[in-house]
Amino acid sequence: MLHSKDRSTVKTLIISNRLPIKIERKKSKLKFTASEGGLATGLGSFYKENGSYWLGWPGIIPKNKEEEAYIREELKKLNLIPVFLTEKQIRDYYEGFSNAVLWPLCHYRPSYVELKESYWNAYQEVNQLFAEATAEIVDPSMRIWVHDYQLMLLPMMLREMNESASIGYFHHIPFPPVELFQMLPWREELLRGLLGADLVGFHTFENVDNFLDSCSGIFQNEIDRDNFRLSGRRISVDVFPMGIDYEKYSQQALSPETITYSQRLKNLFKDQKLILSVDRLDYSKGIIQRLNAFELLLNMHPELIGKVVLFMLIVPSRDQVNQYKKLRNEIDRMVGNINSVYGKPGWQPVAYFYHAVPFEILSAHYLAADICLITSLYDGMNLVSKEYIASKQDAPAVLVISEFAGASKELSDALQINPYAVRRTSETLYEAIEMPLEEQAERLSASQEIISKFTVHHWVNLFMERLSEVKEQQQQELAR
Ligand code: ADQ
Repeated sequence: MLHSKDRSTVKTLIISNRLPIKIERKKSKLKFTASEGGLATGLGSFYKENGSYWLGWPGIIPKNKEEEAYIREELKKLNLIPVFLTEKQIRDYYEGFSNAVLWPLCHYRPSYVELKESYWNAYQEVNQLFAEATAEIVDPSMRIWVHDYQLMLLPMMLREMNESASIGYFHHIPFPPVELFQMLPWREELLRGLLGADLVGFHTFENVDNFLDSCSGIFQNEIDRDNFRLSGRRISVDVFPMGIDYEKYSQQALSPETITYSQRLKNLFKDQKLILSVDRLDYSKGIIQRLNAFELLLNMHPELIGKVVLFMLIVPSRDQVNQYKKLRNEIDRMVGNINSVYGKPGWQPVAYFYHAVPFEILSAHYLAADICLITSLYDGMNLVSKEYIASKQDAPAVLVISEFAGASKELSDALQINPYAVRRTSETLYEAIEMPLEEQAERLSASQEIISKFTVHHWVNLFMERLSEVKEQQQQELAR
C-alpha cells in the first residue's frame, strides 16, 4: 500500500496529444521553446521531477531519420518522449477524428460531425502508436496520466498491457449528453477505452453525469453506476475543476514590462471602456454571438459610440478544418460590417487581432481591460476567465462569463450570461460598463479568493491523491 509520503516519489508518465514544446524550423536550424498553455504550466515542474516523463506528438514532421534522431535526443534531455506522426495521420486522426468528430460532438454540434471510417481507422492506429511508445519506456511502478479526447482508446490499450497499472484519464472538454454520444458508431469502443483507466476526471458534475449516463445506457448490465466497476475492477469517476498558476499571472501583472505595455494600451483607448476577449478560433467560443451582442449594444446605446471598444485577441487554430475556415471568414465579415457602420474617423468599435501574443503582452491586455467577455457556447472549463481575474490587482475589472463555460460554476460572483440570448447579453454588457467601482472590487476579490486557492498545482495534487486512493481501494478489495 502507498502511504501519502511515498506518493510524491512515484514516477509519473504524462501522455497528451501534444508535447508541451514548440519546435520551429529557423533556416536550417531547429528552435525549441516551451509552450505556455495551462496544462504545460500546471504539469511543468511535476513531470521533470524524479524521473517522470511526458509523451506526445512534438508538432513537427522530421525531414529525415537523422533529424528525427536529433529531435528525440534533444527532447530526451527535457524528459520528453516524442511520438512522430505522418501527414496522413495528422489529417485523419487529429484534424479528422479528433477535431471533426469528437470535438463537435462534445461541443453540441452534431451537424458538424464527419463520420468517416478512415478517420476512425487513423484514430485507432495513432492511439495504438501511443500505446507502443508507452510500452517502450514505462516501468511497472509508474503512474500514467492520459489527457484528453484525442486519446480516449489509450487507457484500455494500456490496461491490456498491464492489468495492475495505475492509470488516470482527464477529459478537458465537455462530455455530451447520452442522446448525442450514442449517435457515434464507435461509442462502445470509445467508452470501453476510457474505462481502462482507474480514475476518469472531468471539470464539472454535469460532465460526470453525462459520462455515467452514457456508460449505463450503452453497457447496461455490465456497469453498476452506483458502485462503478467494469469486470469487477473499481473505477472512480470524479470532478476536478482545473485551476491556473495564480502566482504566475498575478506576479506578471506587477512586472514593469507588463505595466508599461498596459499603460500604452490604456492611452491608446483613452476615455474608452476596454472589453477584452481572448480565445482560440473556435465555434464553441461564441464569437459570432459576441459580435452580435456588441453590435446590439452600440445600436441600443448610441451614447457609447467612441466610448467603448471590443478588443478581440484570437489565436489561429485548426485552420485546415472546414468549419474553422468558414468561421474565420464570417468573423472578418462581421467585424468589417460593425466597424464600417458604427466607426468614425479616429475610432473603430472592434479591434481584432488574429495571432497569438507572448505571455507578457497577454498579461498587459488583461491588466488594461475594464471588462473581460467570455461567450462560450460550451467550454470544458475556460482558463482565460481565471487568468483575467488573477491578473487584476483591483477594479476596474468585470468578468462577464457564459453559463456554459465550466468556470462559471466556480465564478458565481461574475456576471453570467446565456450567449444565445443576444439582447440579454448586450444588456449585461451595459450593466458591466455601468457597474460602480466598489461593486466591481467586491466581486473581483470574491473570485480571486477562489482562484488563488484552487490553483493548477492543487488540481494536479488532488488528481494524483485520488488516483492513489483508488489503487489502494482496489488492492484492499483484492486482499479481501
Ligand atoms: P482551450 O479551448 O484552448 O482549452 P482555454 O481554457 O480558454 O481554452 O485556454 C486557452 C489558453 O490559450 C489560455 O491559457 C490563453 O491564455 C491562451 N490564449 C488564448 N488566446 C491567446 C492569444 N491570442 N495569445 C496568447 N495566448 C492565448 C481546452 C478546453 C477548455 C479547458 C482547457 C483546459 O476547451 O475548456 O479550460 O482545455 O482544460
